[in-house]
Amino acid sequence: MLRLFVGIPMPEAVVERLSSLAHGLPGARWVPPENYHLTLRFLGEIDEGTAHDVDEALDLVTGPSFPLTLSGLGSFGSGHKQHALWAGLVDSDPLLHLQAKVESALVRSGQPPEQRKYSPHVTLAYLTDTPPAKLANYMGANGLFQAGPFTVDRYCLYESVLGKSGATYHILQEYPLGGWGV
Ligand code: 2AM
Repeated sequence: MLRLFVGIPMPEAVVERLSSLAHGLPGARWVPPENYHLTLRFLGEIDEGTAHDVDEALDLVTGPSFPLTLSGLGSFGSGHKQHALWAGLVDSDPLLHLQAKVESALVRSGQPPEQRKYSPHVTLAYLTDTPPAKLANYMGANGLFQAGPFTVDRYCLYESVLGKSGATYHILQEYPLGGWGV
């Protein structure tokens, strides 16, 4: 079985900017810079035959390249239990358009439809028992973060290999953008 997701890698200059945020927050397990990405669709554990179908479906998704800008920070969780820190994005219709095309291609290939609303973000850290006041301080110091714009000219099929010290991601396939598809 393969644990797969579809995502957009960050260019080196953006990786550098994001990694400059990775300090000063108690309880944060920082994502290694080589793992930064924007998820389009999490697939979970699938067998090799299904992965082949997924790859064929994604091969048919075409579209233009587009600019993307990271902006602001946020966290997932409620109240005192915040569990992830992330960088947000300037609203992007081309990104939502690409995500919708990926989603419908995957459903056509036999994947169950995603039930959750798409919430684009780049995860920076997973949080455990981070004191709310420390998170508030961190947001105060870093919350106006901006990076880009950069050009999204491909998206990728990733394998996530879970290990004792966290996940390692491998790009299995790249799908170029920038053709004339819509
Ligand atoms: P996250 O960054 O918010 O943790 C690989 O795990 C990628 O798929 C991560 O970006 C992760 O989001 C995303 N993802 C979405 N749904 C997931 C799920 N149910 N389990 C694990 N990762 C998920």
